[in-house]
Amino acid sequence: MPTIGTAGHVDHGKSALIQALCGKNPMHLPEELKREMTIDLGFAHFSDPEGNPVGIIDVPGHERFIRNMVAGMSSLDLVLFVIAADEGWMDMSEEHLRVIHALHMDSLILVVNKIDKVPRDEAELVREDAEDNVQRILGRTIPVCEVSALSGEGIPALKQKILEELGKIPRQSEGSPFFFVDRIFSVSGRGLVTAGTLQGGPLKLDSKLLQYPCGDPLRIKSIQSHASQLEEALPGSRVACNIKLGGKAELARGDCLAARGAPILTADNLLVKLDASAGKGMKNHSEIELALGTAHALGKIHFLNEGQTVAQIALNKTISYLFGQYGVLIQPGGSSLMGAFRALIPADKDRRARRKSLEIAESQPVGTLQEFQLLKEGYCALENFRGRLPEGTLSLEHYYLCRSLLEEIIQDMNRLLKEESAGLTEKDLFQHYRNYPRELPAHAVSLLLEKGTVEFKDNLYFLKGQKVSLTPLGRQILSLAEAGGLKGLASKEVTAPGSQKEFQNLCRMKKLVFLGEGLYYSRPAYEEVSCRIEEHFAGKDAFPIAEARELTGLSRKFLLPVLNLMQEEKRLVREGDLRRILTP
Ligand SMILES: Nc1nc2c(ncn2[C@@H]2O[C@H](COP(=O)(O)OP(=O)(O)OP(=O)(O)O)[C@@H](O)[C@H]2O)c(=O)[nH]1
Ligand SMILES: [Mg+2]
Repeated sequence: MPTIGTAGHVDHGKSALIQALCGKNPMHLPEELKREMTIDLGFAHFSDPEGNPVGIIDVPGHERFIRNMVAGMSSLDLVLFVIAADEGWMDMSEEHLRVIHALHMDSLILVVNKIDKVPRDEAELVREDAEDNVQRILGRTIPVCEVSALSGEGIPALKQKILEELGKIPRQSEGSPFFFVDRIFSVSGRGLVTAGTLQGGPLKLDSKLLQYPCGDPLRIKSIQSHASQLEEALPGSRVACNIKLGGKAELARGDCLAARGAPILTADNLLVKLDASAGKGMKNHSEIELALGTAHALGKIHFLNEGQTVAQIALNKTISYLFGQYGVLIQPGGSSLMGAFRALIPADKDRRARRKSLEIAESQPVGTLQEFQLLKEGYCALENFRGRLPEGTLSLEHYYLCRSLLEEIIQDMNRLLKEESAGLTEKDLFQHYRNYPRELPAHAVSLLLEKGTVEFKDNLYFLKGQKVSLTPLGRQILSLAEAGGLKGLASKEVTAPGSQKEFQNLCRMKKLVFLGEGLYYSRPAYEEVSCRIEEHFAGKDAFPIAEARELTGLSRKFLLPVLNLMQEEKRLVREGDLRRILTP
């Protein structure tokens, strides 16, 4: 269900052409009919021989309405670029074709109109001149049709050509549906109706939509496409939805209505990649008018690199858009094109992230949002990934991982394990990478284990061959604990800075045993008392705590943690309030 559009200088017969193709005048505003001039977008359709509708969007040719023209150009399958045979190439022919080129609208037909008004050879001259100009601006030729919208001459052949060109465009119909609003009106008794060209996937009557940029939910009451009520509309077609807004935000042209999962971005400050040719001559920090999709906003452009190929555009309002979408910059208040760009991600607030994004925008071709994220974050979820994988990308179970990030993590792990000669538990090691999915450090450490540079012993990771050495403070703590015997050592008795960490290290190295509440035993003290209990109660009935107290002379404060540790070590089991020694 394609949608096509017109473009061209004022009065060259764009609306008349639509009337000739569709039998309907696309101008609908009273002001337009009075002045015989298109002001805003107009809509009509004709049917192909199978009865499938082809939607047409009419755009104004007058320079004052260039913003409406750009809005009309978004999401078209094909453009009819109209030149009147009596006037030939004019200012807005130039400007419109430059906009078409900037927006990368690839499918075009040059329509030489009003051939009834001039002799044959004059029309020929206009056609040749137009073809030269097309070649100059686009760098290629496009199909041409000569018509008279008034007499109808050439119209059937044009229709044929349109269908032929549309047949060449591959159509995909998957993903979540969305459309950028280009039209809003009220119908008495029915309420708000909004229209646009559907993209992404089929839109069903029960689809749940969100209104962007605000994100409020809304309800669809009915869907119309080319004057027919539908249960489901297909991407590429014009849709007019009778809706009920769910939030307080009003609906405006440029908003996007989209199902959850549609790749809509929102920003009032966005990173863009400028067309090399179009960015020239623009001053840094200058005011611009941005037209992106059906949205339009005022703002300032801030170049981020010397070549002026990457910039940040700060806008006076938040807009919704697609990653990689083509947009244009217009002279504020004027009608000439200042530049063209592709929208990237919303501008980063963080300086480091900003630098990274700039680096990617500068050095890489504009791919997909996921490609950009993969390059920027170093990883990306496998699910829903679209685009091309950069060289050296690894696929884990649920993520793609850039080799550079993997190497960074590996290097970092080596450093950490070198610093922690006493080894690190998995928890302690992985907590350094808590901003990443766990799969990433897990993969890095498994590579290190495989390579043999790291070993895993007693639930601890060590750098292979690393000598475990005690620090002077560690030695001091250990001798205090040893001297404490079965009275142990309370960590608060050691106040030297860094002592907490030393206690932990000594536990990891199995030189100390943590009893809880800041109390530690030296390993020999713990072994002595636990073995005594084991030997005494082995092969006997389960025993109460009182008997163990009698045997060891320890208070509950020491005895309970010792028994708990023995339980953890599977040397005894609990049976209610009693404990029984497990004999191997
Ligand atoms: N003789 C003749 N007149 C035409 C033809 N096509 C359009 N016209 C006339 O040219 C005038 C302008 O036509 P429109 O269709 O309004 O032109 P437009 O390009 O839509 O103009 P804007 O939307 O304002 O840019 C009208 O008076 C039409 O009747 C044609 O093929 N032959
Ligand atoms: Mg018109």
